[in-house]
Amino acid sequence: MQALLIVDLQNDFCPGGALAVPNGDTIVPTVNDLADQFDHVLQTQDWHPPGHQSFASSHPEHDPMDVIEVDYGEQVLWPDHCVQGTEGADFHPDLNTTPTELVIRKGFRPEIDSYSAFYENDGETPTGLAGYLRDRGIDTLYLCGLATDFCVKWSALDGRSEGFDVYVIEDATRGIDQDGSLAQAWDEMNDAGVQVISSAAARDVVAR
Ligand code: VGL
Ligand code: ZN
Repeated sequence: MQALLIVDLQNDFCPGGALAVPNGDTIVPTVNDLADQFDHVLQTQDWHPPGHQSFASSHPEHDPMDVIEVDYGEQVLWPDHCVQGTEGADFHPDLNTTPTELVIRKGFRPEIDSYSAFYENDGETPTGLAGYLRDRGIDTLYLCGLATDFCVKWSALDGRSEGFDVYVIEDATRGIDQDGSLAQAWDEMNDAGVQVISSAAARDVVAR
């Protein structure tokens, strides 16, 4: 059984938001169309408390996009974004969330960032998604949303290591592309056995 996972399609990742992904909002119609096709639709929501460790503002000696060492390895320092309860953390207003059966919030622990829908960035704190999918008999994930080179990539890689079949719907995702991170993300996903598919092809595969 297959599910659509819509990653972080939130105001702060869209143009005008705090951590805008170029053209991030342009995928919304495609994602809405896909959500109508799938029997199971899941979403993630980046959901940080104020003063989160991943915010450059929490490290006065650093600027946004600096990379620092933390307990679990490298951490990119982001502008404040997706703060719990703010408009920036809301889903894009045109996103149809009606078909969504589960929203996984992530990044709410003050000291740990969380890109992946499965594990926080320490690599060991689970979100519960793998268990949910297994309990519901879902073995195949179609990923879309933002950003290709961070949360979509980490979700895809962890999905593979958890034993799921993973497709990334190429025209329903957009990247930040920080220092070549987008091309590198596609390489890493390819090496891990993540498959790339168009929204048109995904639609055909799941057509009821
Ligand atoms: C994301 C950076 C920080 C993402 C979330 O959704 O890709 N990127 N927090
Ligand atoms: Zn974040």
